Formats: sequence, C-alpha cells, structure tokens
Amino acid sequence: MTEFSEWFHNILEEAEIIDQRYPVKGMHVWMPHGFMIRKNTLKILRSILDRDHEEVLFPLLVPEDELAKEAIHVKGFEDEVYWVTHGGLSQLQRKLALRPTSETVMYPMFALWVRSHTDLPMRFYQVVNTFRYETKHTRPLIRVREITTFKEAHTIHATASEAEEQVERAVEIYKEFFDSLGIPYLITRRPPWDKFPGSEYTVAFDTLMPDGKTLQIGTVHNLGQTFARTFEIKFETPEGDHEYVHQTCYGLSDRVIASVIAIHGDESGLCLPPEVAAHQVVIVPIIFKKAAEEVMEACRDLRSRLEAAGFRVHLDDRDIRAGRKYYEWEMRGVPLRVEIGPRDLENGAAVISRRDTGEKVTVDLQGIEETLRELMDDILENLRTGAWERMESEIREAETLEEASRIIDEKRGIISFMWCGEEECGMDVEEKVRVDILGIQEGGSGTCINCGREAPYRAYLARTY
Ligand code: PR8
Repeated sequence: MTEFSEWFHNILEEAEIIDQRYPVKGMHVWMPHGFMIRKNTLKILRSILDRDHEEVLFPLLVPEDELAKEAIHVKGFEDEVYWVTHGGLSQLQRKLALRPTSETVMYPMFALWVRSHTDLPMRFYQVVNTFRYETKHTRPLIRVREITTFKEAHTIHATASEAEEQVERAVEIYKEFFDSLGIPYLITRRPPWDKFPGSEYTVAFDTLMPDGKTLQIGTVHNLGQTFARTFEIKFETPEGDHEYVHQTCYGLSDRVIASVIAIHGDESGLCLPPEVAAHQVVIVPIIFKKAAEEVMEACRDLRSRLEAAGFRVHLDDRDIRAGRKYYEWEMRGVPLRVEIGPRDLENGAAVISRRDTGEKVTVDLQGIEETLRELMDDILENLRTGAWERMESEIREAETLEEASRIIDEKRGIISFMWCGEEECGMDVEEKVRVDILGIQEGGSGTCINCGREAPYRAYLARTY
C-alpha cells in the first residue's frame, strides 16, 4: 500500500465517504455514500445494544456549573471544551459548553430519575455529536473536533460488583460489534495515568492501522461512585437506607468507521464487510448488440428477486464500458458483483465476482440468492481472519527496552513485555522508549523489563494515533 495517510485521505474523497473541505478544522461533511456506511454500522450496534439498553437523547449544551462540578473530570477536559458565550447579541449569564461527552449532561437528570433499588440497573445509550477542541494533529474520522458519531452508553447499578460485571458485559458487547465488522482488537486496562478523567479504571480496545500505529477504537470505564457523589445520585435500599449508585460508561466513535475503511481497504480502494456496504451486490449487464434487451430484462428481473430476498442491490445500467463500472464499484468496496451477458443468459447462469479475493465463479441464476448469502458470510470471515493475522503478526515480544526501541523504530507495530505495574517505573519506560504504554493484562509472570522486579502484568507499547 502507498503511504497510508495519503491513501486514506484519497479514498475518503474518491469513494465519497466524507467531504474534507468544510472550512472549520476538524469538522467534515458526511456524503451520501459515507452516510449509508455509517447508518449500516450503527444499525449493527443498535441491534446489539437494544437487547438490554434504552436509547435516549440529551441536550448538547452543558451549563458551566454542572460541567465544573466533578473536579477531576473537568480537569481532564478543560483544554478541549468549546464555549457558547452569547445568545444573539447578549452575553449569557451562564456560559454553556458544547458537550465533550455527556456525564455532566446526564447525571444531574439521573439524580432525579433514580429512586429505589427496584429502578436499578438502568442502562441508557445515545448516539450524538460531541465536541472536543483537539490540539493534536486532526485527521478525518480519526481525530476530529466534532465527533459526529459518538455512541455513549451510561449505566447505573446498586453495587460495585454489578458495575464491575457491567464492564465485562460492555467488553463482550464491543467484541461482538468489532467481530461483526471484522476489526481485530487488543483489549487492555489503561495505565492509571491514562484512564478516563473521573473513572476508577478504563478498559480500552485498540486496533492496528496499516501504518503500524495503533488506534483506540473504544473504551469502557468503571466510574465507581465518583460521579454519584458529585451529582447526588442515590437510591433507597430494601432496608430503607440511601446509598450512592455505582456507574459505568462506554463509548465508540467515527474511529470505528475509519478502521473498517483502513483495515480492509487495499490498492483498489474500499473493501467493505457486506453488512455495512451501501450496496451488497451490484449487477452489471454485459451488453452486446445481440440480445441487449433480453440481458437488461434478466438483470432487472434479478434485481427484483434480490431486493425481495433482502439484499441491498444496485443495477448499473449506465451506458459506459463495463470495465469502468468494475473499477468504480471495486473502489467503492461493493462486496459482490454479478455480471450477466448473452451467453450466461442462454445457460441460465451469471458470473459472480468477489471484491475481497477477486475470485470469479459462474453460477446458476436459479438459487443465486443462497450462493450470494454464503459468499457474504465467507467474505466477512475472510476479512476478519486476514485482519487478525496481520495484527497478530505485528505484536512482538521484547526482553529489553533497547530491543523494544529498536523494533518500534524499525517495524512499528505493538511490543509486548512483562511489567511490574508501578507508575514510576511505567513513566520511566515511556520516557526511555519515547512511546506510550497502551495498557496491561493480568496474568503471566516474569521480571519487569525495566526495573527487574517481579512482574505480574503483560504490558503493550505502541506508537498511537
Ligand atoms: C468517554 N464517556 O467519553 P472516551 N475523534 C474521534 N474519536 C474520538 C476522539 C476524537 N477527537 N476522542 C475520543 N474518541 C466516555 C465513554 C461517555 C462514553 C473516541 O470516553 O473519552 C475514542 O475511540 O474514551 C474513545 O475510545 C471513544 O471516543 C470514547 O471516548
């Protein structure tokens, strides 16, 4: 692949995902094709969350005093908040912030909603835009100032162990979601200095981009009772006592779509998992003078049949060369192409071509629905397996910090090593290697790569987005 960031920039434009020319830095326009992919991705996510979460919609603006209430939280976000200071020509008495995330928007309301232990647990989510004045280099879909697709879930529980359990469930939810997109992930607990502001701990999902840098694609936070105390969210226990609730929250963003595009794409353009593709099947008539009308008729007929069977299908009947059509649909990542020409028609057949492997097969038109469905499953499986293999081959074990440094410089990717878990030592590691510690996993034993003490954790280092 050519240089990744150039490829990524070009494909967003060529495949009409977003228009990057909007004149505010870090803010972009979703174009119809991109919007379809976004919509289909959200459909998968909603279908998972709707099993035991309720969808809600809270306001965009946060009063200054509410935002400021949770001291650690606001400290974490103070550099990133956009402020509304005026209504028309009059200065507002109370400044209003554009939500950078919605804890301080939702939790004053949760204090009103939660009454009794019988109300709990509560699980809510919303999909909204949030605003963060990012000072690091912005990149479309990856680091934006208007996060247009911010899915945030917020849950409320009676006990610490139920909140802990919810963290596990959220991790399972995200695994299922990323699996259905074929995106590989590394799950770690963030080091304490990198956790969500105001949380007890953060579990993060990272994936590896084609240029060898990791991207954080989702986070799950255990908030403990910090926000409950700040916003006075209490419930009445069966014994009649009043106790603070325990909370979790977890979020995803436009980065999910960035990783689908980046991880599965290739030199020919997008390569989309069938569930998210705007069109799953494109039908291209192969027209010669002979039998032109019969071929078109057969194509229209097939389109109706496939639509009836629930496929998102497009018939490309434009009067241009078939080769150009192939090029365009490949670039836009359509998983399956069906060609029908006069000879196929005589044989009651069609040629199916796969975007992921380029393989072509001739199949009977009779029963083609079943074949297409099987191929779609196979495409997702193939994309997922390939992506996991590529990521796993980029995780390398290091025994010393010099080795870690050398590997990162030469190959990038992810370094795995044993670590004692002490903050001071971790800071020292980051300084020596000049790369961030992504996170840790429990288990394993050995000696710390830096200080030589006993190391109960496996940790990971990588250059990150
Ligand atoms: C929370 N509160 O906010 P989080 N551009 C694109 N994606 C981004 C950006 C950005 N500038 N910043 C973060 N993300 C919690 C959980 C409600 C929900 C993505 O958590 O600050 C990252 O993938 O960790 C991150 O994992 C996710 O948003 C949630 O943001």
